[in-house]
Amino acid sequence: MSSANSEALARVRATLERYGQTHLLAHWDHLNDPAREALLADIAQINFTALAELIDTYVRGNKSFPLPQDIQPAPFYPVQPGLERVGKYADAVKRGVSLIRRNKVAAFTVAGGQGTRLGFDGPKGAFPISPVRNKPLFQLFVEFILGTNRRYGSDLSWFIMTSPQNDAATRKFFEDNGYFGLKRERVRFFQQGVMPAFAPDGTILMEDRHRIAFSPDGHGGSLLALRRSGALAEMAAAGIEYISYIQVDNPLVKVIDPLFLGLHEMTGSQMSSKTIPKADDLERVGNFVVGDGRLQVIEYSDLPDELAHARDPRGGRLFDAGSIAIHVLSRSFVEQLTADEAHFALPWHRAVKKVPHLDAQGRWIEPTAPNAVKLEAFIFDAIPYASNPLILQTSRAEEFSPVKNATGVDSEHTARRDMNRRAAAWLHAAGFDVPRRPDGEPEGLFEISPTLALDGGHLREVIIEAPVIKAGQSHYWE
Ligand code: UD2
Repeated sequence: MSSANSEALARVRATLERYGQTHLLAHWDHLNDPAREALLADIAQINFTALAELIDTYVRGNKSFPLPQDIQPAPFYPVQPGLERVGKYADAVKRGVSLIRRNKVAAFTVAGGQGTRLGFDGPKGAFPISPVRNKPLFQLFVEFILGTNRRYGSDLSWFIMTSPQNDAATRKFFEDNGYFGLKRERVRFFQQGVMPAFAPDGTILMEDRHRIAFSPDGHGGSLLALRRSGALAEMAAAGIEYISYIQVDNPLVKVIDPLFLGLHEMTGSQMSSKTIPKADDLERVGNFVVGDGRLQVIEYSDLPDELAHARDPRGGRLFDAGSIAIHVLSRSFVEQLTADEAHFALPWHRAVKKVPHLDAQGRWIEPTAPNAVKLEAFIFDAIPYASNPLILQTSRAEEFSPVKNATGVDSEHTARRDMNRRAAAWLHAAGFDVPRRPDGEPEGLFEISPTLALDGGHLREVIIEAPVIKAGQSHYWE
């Protein structure tokens, strides 16, 4: 090792001593040069001064998320406008379409998560999900963008946030598949930040003798990542004003929605969100509430049980507005929030998880129970900072069926079923008979590419001749 390097090592050692993390160098003497470099690079990513406070507060301190004192249900724009709002919705659609035509909006997908619950070996967006053609999630989103471009004459861009763990595999997936027909220069990948995993005593865990156990810092990390990657500046240069935020796991999502965009713009909202009525009191979605006078989301795990089960005077669920992680953010809002890059942070959420790791004695620990603290930031924690934030209700059958688990609720099975149901419902609404099984499910498989139709009304417009539908068979239209 050169003398410059040994000086650098001495500095690192001193820092680690100051912060009680010297175990990170426990295996130093047994590492070859590339491994040493990798370890120093990992350590250099950590701001130990800032981390010390987080460790005190959230890791050793076990600080839970602070709940507002006063929690009220949140108002929202209903899925079906009453008479008083019909005109406003029609106007919003026109404005939204105009924004799309002028390429004032870009799609943005957070795809940096680890997808551990699904047990799929690869980026989640590569997971095959459509009922007939088995198209992966990423392809469905591309086709939505292509369908939008075709319908409105736009040329939209798509920003995709990956993480160090899946960036290379995600890019390769797009390369291998020719970007599914989207112009390559319209797709912009960038990586999100990471956070180390901690033992309960605050020491940082290692995933190898020369690697820190980092994991993605939550989709809330997307705001800083947008700035640090240069994506925000590129959006500004391209005249993109609005960011249509979606998560990678929902094959029914409207990647770009004129009504939603138009309402966002016309009301001067800085951050807008979609909601659906919850399936049950404890559904694992965030809850929109007005907390101490500000619109915000309380995650399912943080909502007190008595509020989750509370009823309104008519017997309905009091807190029924579920967050499905679909937002529009104004670019200027993200710029404003992250302007002071060094000091901007959304609140951290603490989760105790199973993290396999190497201990200071070099033993590989495969935990059987949660053993580590992970910290993540959530995008919806930006809502309280936004002016005029709005919520638009949508329908679950039309727009939400995420793939999260290997089996049971929110699984591959339910997402395929819901895609099939939606396609059958669109055909039925367009005036075509869809055979049904005795239990009411469509008899056969139905898939409509978003390149053909973006919603049921659109399908009615574009279907020229009656489709041939045969009970029990697979049908695909594009
Ligand atoms: C999220 C919401 C929940 C509800 C639900 C709808 C949180 C904490 N909860 O639940 O309220 O809206 O979605 O489906 O958000 N991701 C990253 N980087 C990360 C972590 C996640 O890009 O560091 C992405 C991930 O790739 C996925 C999305 O964020 O696209 C959702 O992540 P999740 O599956 O951890 O969120 P979940 O299911 O707990």
